[in-house]
Formats: sequence, structure tokens, C-alpha cells
Amino acid sequence: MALSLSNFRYCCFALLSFSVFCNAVTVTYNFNATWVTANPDGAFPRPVIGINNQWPLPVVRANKGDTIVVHFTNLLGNQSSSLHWHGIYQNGTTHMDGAVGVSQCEVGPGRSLTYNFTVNQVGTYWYHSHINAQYPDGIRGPLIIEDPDNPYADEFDEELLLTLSDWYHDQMPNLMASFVSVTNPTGAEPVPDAALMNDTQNLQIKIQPGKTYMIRIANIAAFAGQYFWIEGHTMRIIEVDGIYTKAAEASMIYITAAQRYSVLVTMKNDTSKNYAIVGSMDEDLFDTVPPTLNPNVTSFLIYDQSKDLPTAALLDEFDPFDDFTLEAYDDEKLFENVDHSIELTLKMDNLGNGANYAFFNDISFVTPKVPILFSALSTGNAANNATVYGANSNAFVLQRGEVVEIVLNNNDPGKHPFHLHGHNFQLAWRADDEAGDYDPNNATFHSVPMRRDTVMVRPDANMVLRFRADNPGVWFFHCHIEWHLATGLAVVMVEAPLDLQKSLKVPEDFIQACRDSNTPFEGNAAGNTKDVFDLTGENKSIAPLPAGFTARGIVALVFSCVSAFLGLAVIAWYGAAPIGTAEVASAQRRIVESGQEE
Ligand SMILES: *[C@@H]1O[C@H](CO)[C@@H](O)[C@H](O)[C@H]1NC(C)=O
Ligand SMILES: *[C@@H]1O[C@H](CO)[C@@H](O)[C@H](O)[C@H]1NC(C)=O
Ligand SMILES: *[C@@H]1O[C@H](CO)[C@@H](O)[C@H](O)[C@H]1NC(C)=O
Ligand SMILES: *[C@@H]1O[C@H](CO)[C@@H](O)[C@H](O)[C@H]1NC(C)=O
Ligand SMILES: *[C@@H]1O[C@H](CO)[C@@H](O)[C@H](O)[C@H]1NC(C)=O
Ligand SMILES: *[C@@H]1O[C@H](CO)[C@@H](O)[C@H](O)[C@H]1NC(C)=O
Ligand SMILES: *[C@@H]1O[C@H](CO)[C@@H](O)[C@H](O)[C@H]1NC(C)=O
Ligand SMILES: *[C@@H]1O[C@H](CO)[C@@H](O)[C@H](O)[C@H]1NC(C)=O
Ligand SMILES: *[C@@H]1O[C@H](CO)[C@@H](O)[C@H](O)[C@H]1NC(C)=O
Ligand SMILES: *[C@@H]1O[C@H](CO)[C@@H](O)[C@H](O)[C@H]1NC(C)=O
Ligand SMILES: [Cu+2]
Repeated sequence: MALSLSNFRYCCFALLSFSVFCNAVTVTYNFNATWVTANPDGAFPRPVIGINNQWPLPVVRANKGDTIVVHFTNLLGNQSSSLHWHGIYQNGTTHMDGAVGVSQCEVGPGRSLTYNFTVNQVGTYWYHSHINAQYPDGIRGPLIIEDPDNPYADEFDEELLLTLSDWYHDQMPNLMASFVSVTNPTGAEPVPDAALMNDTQNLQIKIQPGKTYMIRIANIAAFAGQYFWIEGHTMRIIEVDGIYTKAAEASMIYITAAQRYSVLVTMKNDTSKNYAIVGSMDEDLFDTVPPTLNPNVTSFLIYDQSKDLPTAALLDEFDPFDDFTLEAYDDEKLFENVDHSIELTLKMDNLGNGANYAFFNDISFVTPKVPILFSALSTGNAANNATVYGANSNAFVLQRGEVVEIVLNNNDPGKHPFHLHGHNFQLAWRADDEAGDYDPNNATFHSVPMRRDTVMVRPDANMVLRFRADNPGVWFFHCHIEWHLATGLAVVMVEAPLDLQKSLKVPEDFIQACRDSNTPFEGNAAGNTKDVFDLTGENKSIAPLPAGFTARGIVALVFSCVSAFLGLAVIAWYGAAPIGTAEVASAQRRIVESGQEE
């Protein structure tokens, strides 16, 4: 890390105008993405994606007001990459957001580009690549913005940082191939092999008795939310996803993939014992729990190195703190007058290849040919019409300053942690499990709601998020379970595109990344610059299954395919075709073919 000399000029200028920015500097990192070998759960070493031949990844750290510059080079050799700064608003720099296909083109092997953005926010964040379900292979790490004016500064002595995550022994491209497959018609997600804390297990944390620590906890997992508690100690929650909260006591918290918490923990004076810190992956998320899985990970608060490490007590049930009850520290009131309400209905279903996909309003997101930001910048006034972003982009155009509400109905029995880029949002309402679709007459609003950037909707239930469209840009809104993003659980907010056209100049290295990867960077989603309402040739999702053809039928088919009577079974299916509809027969044939390709 090197501090740039240009700080001086910036600082002097700032001194003349707003002294508050006087200490702002540019924090510069050179990051090479490289393959390294790691063995965080002690099972066996595997290739992981590191930075500068190092894994776990370096912590990116800056102060409020600083500019972060990351010279990023992809030295992986065999995969494209990018870096997304999770929770950073990128106000004025939406092209630095790192989401491939949304705000930038992929950084191909051997290619470089420079991320450059100013952080006028504080708190606990993280960074990860945002392409092809890649980050669970290792390219994810903490990003901390220190606050010189932390309102809780007088209440703690020291700061600690802990990450949580899930860990797979296999690499993502292999796992993706088996997940998105006719042989997995129910869409059962690969179950992690282990839980990690700070990218290891049994971490010993030496603490000083009597002191109070602010512990930053970031779940940088692919999939699993974790229950988190510290035996013998209570936590006071003071921050969620970069937003200070009124302090709230909790004995256990639930941290979904991509969420962060800061908690204050006061250590005992008594040094006669050490204590376990426990993370426990939420097994409700897993379709089947392998008998060998240990969902738990332990670290230890070390009061006295000479004393034993305790064995964590086993709990029969989990009773975590409900983050809906938190209040924002700054007392920002619930936005009452909604200008633009967007209803999103979530479902999981099969497409014509027999694999399982995720949908919002019956659309499964597919990366468009032209990254959405580039379409917004190059389609003139038509950028205000969502049509130009393509049939599978699920784009919503927002006008500057309007209060936007997302009503999310989860018609799926799974829990989903949703993340909005470019903003935090108010959690106006969240229903209990099985509540069904949103009913405004049966919802309770808090006058000062909790705000954050990632929040979980409960199974077969609903929630309502609100935010102000005060940040022109192109912002992904998606489930942060990487399996679900990869199968389309996303929409895109195109915020004030005509303002972007006036104010934004995309740097040459970002355009070069498009050229290098043969990605068109002008025109509508199909790359059409002449008639932006003609989307011929756009990327689309796989055609749906013919009506009446179910996942259950596919399971039966798969079993018949893998049986020893493969030939016979196929003949039987074809033979049956005349008495079914021709459509069904052809769908079956396609599935048989793709099954055989496996
Ligand atoms: C990144 O890789 C380049 C090319 O191999 C090398 O010159 C440079 O020193 C590397 N940077 C870091 C920080 O490791
Ligand atoms: C890319 O290279 C790494 C390191 O050699 C290897 O482990 C990995 O399987 C390769 N991945 C792909 C998709 O080729
Ligand atoms: C980062 O962006 C600022 C503001 O646009 C610019 O002045 C500076 O030169 C950029 N730094 C780098 C290293 O590109
Ligand atoms: C966890 O790891 C980060 C580096 O990734 C390090 O800065 C931090 O101190 C570690 N936390 C503890 C409690 O050891
Ligand atoms: C630890 O000792 C200090 C100093 O005597 C006291 O102020 C504090 O309340 C004690 N803490 C606890 C948790 O008992
Ligand atoms: C993991 O921890 C939970 C909570 O204490 C407990 O119920 C469960 O039995 C533990 N599982 C294993 C495999 O130890
Ligand atoms: C969509 O188009 C881009 C090229 O711009 C391509 O890289 C990508 O793989 C396509 N995606 C799908 C799902 O077809
Ligand atoms: C967007 O463009 C399409 C195609 O030209 C048109 O049918 C539709 O009415 C337009 N929508 C709006 C809101 O202008
Ligand atoms: C309101 O929602 C709760 C679940 O959140 C449900 O039990 C109750 O029946 C609903 N009441 C009405 C009037 O719909
Ligand atoms: C972006 O900056 C503008 C002022 O330049 C401010 O009004 C707005 O609240 C900011 N938005 C976010 C999300 O930080
Ligand atoms: Cu999900």
C-alpha cells in the first residue's frame, strides 16, 4: 500500500474549502488476482483465488473521505474477473461498481484496469469479484472505512475484525455444472463442506480483560447464513452494513451471506477461563444435510493462554436477534410518500433444459450482450425506456429523487438475502414465515426503520424496502446466495440514466476491457445502435418447458436415462410420444440429449 503524493494538493485545496476533508488521502493498492493453494478447514489443500499470491485476501482499509485506487490485474490465466465493493455507494462513479454485465465488461486473463472511487461513508464492507459465481473460490475480503467521528468511540477501547464464510472443497465451475443441470431438477444447491471464521478454524483471539472491543463481523460466504454468538458474553449491536443503529443487546445474531455487523463486547475481569465464539451455518438452507457435515466453526477469546480451550456447548435451538427491530442511529424517518412502487414476485422453476432457475416476475436474469450501464449511456432519450435493456434484464428505470419501494413477495420456501448496489434501504416491513404475499393492511411500520444494504426475506413471506433514488447509476438488486444469482434472481435499477449521460465519462481502460473481451459497449441490450427498440439477437434465457411438463417428470426421465435400460427407456419415451403432444415429445428429446452430453 502506498499513499499518493497527489493527496497534498487535494488536502490543500480541501483546506481552503472544507477543512473537514483535510485529512482525506488517496489509498492505493496494486492487486494481482492469482491462483494460490490454501487449506482453511484442514481437509486438504485446493487452488483458490488470491491477491498477490496471498490468501486470505488483504483487508482494504481507508478513512471516510479517502479515495481508494486499486490497480487490478487478472493473472488467473484461465478465468475472467472483476472487483465489486460491496455496500459502497459509488456516488458519481457507478462504472466502478464492478458488476460484470451490469456496470462493466469482464477483465480477461492478462488484462488490467484501475478502480478509483471516493468513500463518503463509514463502516464494515467487503469486496469480491462479480462474475460467473467466481468469488466463493476465494476472491473475497474485508473492506473497512474507519470513522473519525464514530458516535460510539467513547464506549470501546479496541477494534477486532472477523469474517465468517462457508467453504467448498470443489471449485465453482464444477459445482455450477452439477447445480445447473437436468440431473438436479429441484435446484438443490451444493452444500458447503465447512464453515470458516476468518478463513480458518479454531482461531485464538488474545484479548485484554476488562476492555471493550468493537468487533466487526462480515459474512463473506457464497451461500450460508450463520448464527453467531460468544459464550458468556453479550453483544451490543451498533452497526449493520455501514449504518449505525441505536445500541441493541443481543445474545445471538443471524448474519446472512453478505451482511455485516459491528458489536460492542466487554471482556470480563476474571481471567480464569477462555470462551468459545461460535458460528453455526443455517441448515434450513440446505436441501439435504450430509451426515458428515459439521455446520459449526469455533474461535476462542483467550483470557489466559495457559488455560484450556473450552468445547462449545451444543444448543437445541437458535433464537437470534431480529434485525427488523433495530432503529437507525441518525433517526431517519420512514419514507411515507412512495413515488414508485415495484412489486417483485420470486419463484423457482424449471426451464426447457430441465435445470432449475430463479425468477422475478417470471423473468430469469440473463447477462445482456451490452452491459446495462453502457446501454444507458448510449441510447439517448430511449434510455428512459426499460425495453432497451432487454427482455431478460428485468430493468426498472428510476427518476432522480423519487422514493422507491420494492415489495418483494417470496413464493418459495427458502430464505433469500437480498442486496441492493449503490444504496442502503429502509426495511419498512418484513413478514413472518409463511405469511404469503404482502398485505398493506396487515403490516406494521416502524417510524424510524433499520437501514442496511442486505436483508433476508423469510420463507413464503414478503418484505418492503424503501430508498430514495439519489444516486444516478445502474444498480443490481439480487439474491446474495451465489447459486441463485447465477440462475437469475436479479433485477437492475437504472437510476436517472439521462443524468448519467450528461455527467459520466467512462475511463479508457474500462472501454478497453470491453474491446479485449469482444463485448459490445454501445446500443441496446442486443448491441443495436441504429434501432434501439429492435432487440433481435439479444441474450435470452432458455425457453420454458411446455405447459404440463413438470420437474417431477424430469426426475423420472433422468432415472430412466441413467438406468441400465437406457436404450429401452428412450424407445419407450419416443414410443409414447404419439399419444402425448408433439411439443412434450420434443422437450423430452432435448432433455435426453442434454442428459447424454453430461
Ligand atoms: C503484479 O504482477 C506484475 C506482473 O507479473 C508484477 O510486475 C507486479 O510486481 C505484481 N504486483 C504485485 C503487487 O505483486
Ligand atoms: C484454472 O486454473 C486453476 C489453477 O491451475 C485450476 O485449479 C482451475 O481448475 C482452472 N479452472 C478452469 C475453469 O479452468
Ligand atoms: C482517480 O480519479 C480522480 C478523480 O477523477 C483523478 O483525479 C485521479 O487522477 C484518478 N487516479 C487514478 C490513479 O486514476
Ligand atoms: C481476521 O483476519 C483479518 C485479515 O483478514 C485480520 O486483519 C484480523 O485481525 C483477523 N481477526 C482476528 C480476530 O484475528
Ligand atoms: C472490571 O473492573 C473494572 C475496574 O475495577 C470495573 O470498573 C468494571 O466494572 C469491571 N468489569 C466487570 C465486567 O465486572
Ligand atoms: C452445531 O451446533 C449446534 C448448536 O450448538 C448444535 O445443535 C449441533 O449439534 C452442532 N453440530 C455438530 C455437528 O456439532
Ligand atoms: C451474453 O452476451 C455476452 C457477450 O456480450 C456473453 O459473454 C455472455 O456469455 C452472454 N450470456 C448468455 C447467458 O448468453
Ligand atoms: C418503450 O418502448 C416500447 C417499444 O417502442 C413501447 O412499446 C413502450 O410503450 C415504451 N414505453 C414507454 C414507457 O415509453
Ligand atoms: C396477518 O399476517 C399474519 C402473519 O404474518 C397472519 O397470521 C394473519 O392471519 C394475517 N392477518 C390477516 C387479516 O390477513
Ligand atoms: C449522492 O450524492 C448526492 C450529492 O452529491 C447526495 O444528495 C446523495 O444523497 C448521495 N447518494 C448516496 C446514495 O450516497
Ligand atoms: Cu436466494
